[in-house]
Order: sequence, then C-alpha cells, then structure tokens
Amino acid sequence: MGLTLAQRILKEHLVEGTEKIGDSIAIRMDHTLTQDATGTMAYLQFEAMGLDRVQTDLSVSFIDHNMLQTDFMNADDHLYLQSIAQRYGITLSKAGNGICHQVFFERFARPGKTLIGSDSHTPTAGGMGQLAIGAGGLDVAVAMAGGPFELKYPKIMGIKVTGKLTPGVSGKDVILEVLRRLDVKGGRGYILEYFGPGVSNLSVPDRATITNMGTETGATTSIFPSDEATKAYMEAMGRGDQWIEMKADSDAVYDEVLDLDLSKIEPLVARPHSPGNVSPVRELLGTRVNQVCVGSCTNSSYRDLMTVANMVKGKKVHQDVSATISPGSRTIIKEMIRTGAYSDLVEAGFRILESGCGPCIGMGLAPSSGAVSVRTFNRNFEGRSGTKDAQVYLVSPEVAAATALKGEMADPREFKGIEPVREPSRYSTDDNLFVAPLPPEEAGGVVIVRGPNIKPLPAFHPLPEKEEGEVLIKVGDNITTDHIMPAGAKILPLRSNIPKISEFVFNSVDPGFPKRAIEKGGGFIIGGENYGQGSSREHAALAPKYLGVKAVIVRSFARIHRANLVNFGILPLTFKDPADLDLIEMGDRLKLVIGDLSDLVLEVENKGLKIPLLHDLSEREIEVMKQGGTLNYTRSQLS
Ligand code: MIC
Ligand code: SF4
Repeated sequence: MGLTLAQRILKEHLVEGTEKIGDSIAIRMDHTLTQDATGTMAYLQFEAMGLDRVQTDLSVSFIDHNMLQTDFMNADDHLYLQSIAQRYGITLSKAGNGICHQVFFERFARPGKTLIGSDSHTPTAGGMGQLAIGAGGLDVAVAMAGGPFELKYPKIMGIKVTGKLTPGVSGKDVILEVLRRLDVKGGRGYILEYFGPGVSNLSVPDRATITNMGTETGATTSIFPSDEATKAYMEAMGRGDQWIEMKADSDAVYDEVLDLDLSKIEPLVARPHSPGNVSPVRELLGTRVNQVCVGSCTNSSYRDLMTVANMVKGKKVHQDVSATISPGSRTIIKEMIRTGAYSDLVEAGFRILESGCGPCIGMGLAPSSGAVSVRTFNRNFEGRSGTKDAQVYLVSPEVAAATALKGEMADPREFKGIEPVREPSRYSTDDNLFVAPLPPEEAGGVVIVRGPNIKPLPAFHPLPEKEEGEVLIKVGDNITTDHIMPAGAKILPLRSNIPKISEFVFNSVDPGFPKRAIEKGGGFIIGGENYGQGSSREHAALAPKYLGVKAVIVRSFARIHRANLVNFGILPLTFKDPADLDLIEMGDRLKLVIGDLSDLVLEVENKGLKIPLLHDLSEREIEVMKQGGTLNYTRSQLS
C-alpha cells in the first residue's frame, strides 16, 4: 500500500514508535522557527539545557510580533534574541524583516523536510511540501537541542481538489470553505493533505494561505505536494536548487477524503467571533464597515497585496473606513515599490504599516467601540483586536479591497477584470535584516544581553502523591489561549516576565482569577470541549502554573495547549463521562489521588461525589509529569 505525502515524510523522520493512528511517535526535526513573543521563553529554556550550539540543520529566530517598543522591554528582548542567536548558531530575522511564516516560506522552507515552530501557524510551510508543525516553545527548545518531537500518529484527511477558482475567489475562500465544513475542532487528530487535479490550479501563495489557516481547524498540520509551481516559486526566490518533487504515491490511502471543487467556491467570510463561523459574503452585503486590515501571515504575500493594489488603483478608500496594509516581508515591499503598487495603495488612502504581525495580535490599530473590522487575518476571537465589543470578520484580500472602497461588505465579483497576479519570475529578494549565525569558534565569546525585563524561569517541582484545592474557574467550550493568556500591546511585552504576565491570566473572562488563585494556594480549572484552541503560546500553561494551577479537567483539549500543560507539569485530564462536567461548580473542593496515574478518580469533597477521569499521556509524558515538566525531564536525560 502506498503512502500519502505526509506519511512518507513522517516515515523518513520517525525515531520512535510505530505508525499506528493515535499511538505516540517521535520524529526528528530538521528545522526550527521561533518568533519573539514565544522565542524569549524558548531560548531561556534552551539555555537551561546547557548545550553549546543548536543541533538542527537550520534554526531561525524571528522578531515580528512585538515591535511597538513602547518602552525598554521589547527592545531588551530583541537584544537578548540577537545575542542568543549569535551565541548558539541561529539565524536572526530582525524587527522589520517580516512576518515569520511569510519570510520562512520565501527564504527557507524546503519540500520534504520537517519544521517545528513556536507559533501555531508554522504549517504555512506546508504550502511548499514541508511537514511543518506548531508547538510550544519548550518543544522547540528540545528540538534545537537535538531531541525528537513527540506527537500522536495522525489520521490523514485527503482533501481532493478539483476544478479551478473563479475570478474574485482565492486561497482564503478555499480554507474558509474547509473551515465551514470542519469548524474549529473538526481537524483535530488529522493532517490535512491536499491532492488531486485541482492542486495545480492553486498558486503557491494561495497554498500557503490554506495551510496557514488550516491551523484553525485544530489539525496537526496541512500539506500540499511540491510540484512544478513550487519549483517556479522557489526559482523566483533564487532557491531553485533546493526544489524536489514531493507527492503522495498513486495508490496512497487516506483515512478520510473530503471533496473540494474549486469552481463551486464563492467569496466567504468568517463572522465574529470564530474562524469557523463561515457564511457567504453575499449574506452580509451592505453591512457598514469601519476598518479594513490587509496583512498577517495568512494574506500578506506579493500575490495578496498586489491583488489589493490592483483593485484600488485610481480609486479611493471610503471616507468612513480606516484601511491598513502590513506587508509580509521586505522582499514584498521592494517588489511593490518596483511595480508602483505601493504608490497605488498610498494614493488610494491605505495606511502603510510595518512588516509584522501588527493588528492581528492587537499590537495597535484596535478598532473603535463596537466597530466592524474586516480583516484578511486568521483569527477573530473576541477581544483579540484589542477592543472587546469590536465585530471582526475574516475575509480574502479581494473582499477586503472591495469592502474598503465601498465602506460596506462587498462582493469582489462586482469588480470587473480582477486579473490573477503573476508572480515575478525573479524576486529581488532583500536579506539585509538577517543576521547570520557565527561560526562555532567565534560564537563562544558572545555575551548574552539580559535586560531587566528578562526574568529567570520559575522552578518546577515533581508531581506530588495527591493534588487538592478549589475549582478556581469553570469555563465553556472552545476557550482560546487568547482567553487564557491574552496578548495585545499591554500584555505582550511581558512575555519574558512570568510573575508579571501571570497577573493577566483569564483577564477578559474573569479578571479576579490571578488574585483568587494565589489566595487559595492554587487549584483546578474546569472546562468544556476544545479547551486551549488557537495559539501555541506556552504562557497559557506557564502562567497558570505559576499561579498554582494543578490540573485542567475538561471534555477535550486542543493539541498544542495540551502538550504545553504537560511540558509545565499541569495534568491535562478529561471526564470519562462528559456529562460529569455539569456536576462541578466553581468553588467546589477537589481532591485527586495521583498514584501511578491509572484509574484516576476526582473527589468533590463538599458534595461527596466521586468522578472518574481519563488521561492520554504517553509513557514519556507520564515520566515528564512525575519530574515536574519537560525542562526537568530533558535536563535529566541530557545528564
Ligand atoms: C497568534 O497568532 O495567536 C500568535 C500570537 O502568533 C501565537 C503565538 C503567540 O502567542 O506568541 C500563535 O499563533 O501561536
Ligand atoms: Fe502573527 Fe497573526 Fe500570524 Fe500570529 S496569526 S503569527 S500574530 S500574523
């Protein structure tokens, strides 16, 4: 029986386990990627492992999330990251060089290789046939130290692509259609693998948009074959020699198949407040719009920005709309200057932002009260924009451009003559803001720069015999890491300061949580389905750990967050009978005898109840938990 593309790459990188769905396996990681908001922690952890140099073929550290530099804190973190990169053999992409996933795609992604990144949208590189997985910073630190990455052997959902997109419809609509069908948890446990005759009709940047936002389905990753179009794109980036063909065997068997006829897809939009809340744009026509933002790792490619520039050329953004554009990389900026498209955007009234994440993570550009903001981004969780009552809609660049001009939600198909953007045959790439790693003989002398914002990691203690405490909070389904550990301009600068950032845990849900957790001496979090969806930020585990959270007991978890809880020694547990969730309330007193972690029973002491619980920890994870987390475990392995 033949292999799918993802199965082949997994096989070639397998170091432990057998390829049986749901079983724990470990794979070797060729490349790593970090960004500043998760990177400082990842490198503090890497340092704590005591190695002299990264063990990967390639490790890149990006500064793209937190570039407001409202005080010394960000700037200090940037210097820390630069010195770490020089010290340990890592390539640095400095602030202003672009959004990690876009820049990685342009300059580094390689078909057939593996990549682990401390950002949930790492699967972007899957658009080029790389097996790219998002994870917590600690898992990335372990990979940099040469350790394998553990995951559950995934099911492969083959997405069979046929047909061709119609004018005004693009990659974003394709992934919104997939989200319409799978919603924000339908991809869990799967790799989404695209195949079929329609693949060649999708441009490479469109493929990257699709694999990028595949994250929102909860999938482990998404992947496209590497074909002639990939080759042309890599040649245009001056990397033609790195191209190889990668595709599924002709007799590959997918665990499930989803049929996707591109010709039937129409312009779509994800309504507030979930990327899975998808409807056709035509149902929202006429909705007044206050802000339009183009950019983010989902839609900031040359193709995307040129599409917008071509549509608005010679026209004016509606006077009631504030429209912004954030290019994905400096290479794109250069190309847009060369073609004159930058001037077209300026003349149409766009606000030109820096090349970085910007408004996507609430770093400025928060909408006004109750405003409608239409964005080409990948997440519209409540409050993520920085304004709690803002209504954020996620759309394609085509819909964004049409909407910016009209001042209301608009269908790009009303615009005649939207031409497909031709990729440059050779990009004039800009590598000025990369800092290359130092050779080993020079790296040893580098002094690590540590500003006052960089606080040491807290200590982790082995798992006790029993855990006791109160239910500190009870939450519902689809709680995102943005709920647990918000980002934005005020909180993001605290990412390297755990004591300080922990004051904001559950800030938008229950601002009293941190104080209560400390006063009660820690306790338990109770929740529903898909707890911890969204970002890879390990602060959503690390900060609760600092506040004394002992276990999170829910109906189900999102993959990365579950792994982060284990990494920091918080037990991720589920109800044997999901209905038992209803028996537990905030303030209940809980007791959990841990023993050897089999037959776990939760005692609700004040109600005299006994509730059976489950875990799906692998043998390695049980050992990790016992030792108080991955850092302790890795240290003991290395010594
Ligand atoms: C996000 O889009 O939520 C982020 C910010 O990129 C996160 C990483 C982080 O929180 O630093 C992600 O997607 O993993
Ligand atoms: Fe940055 Fe937004 Fe992409 Fe996250 S989703 S990496 S914040 S652009």
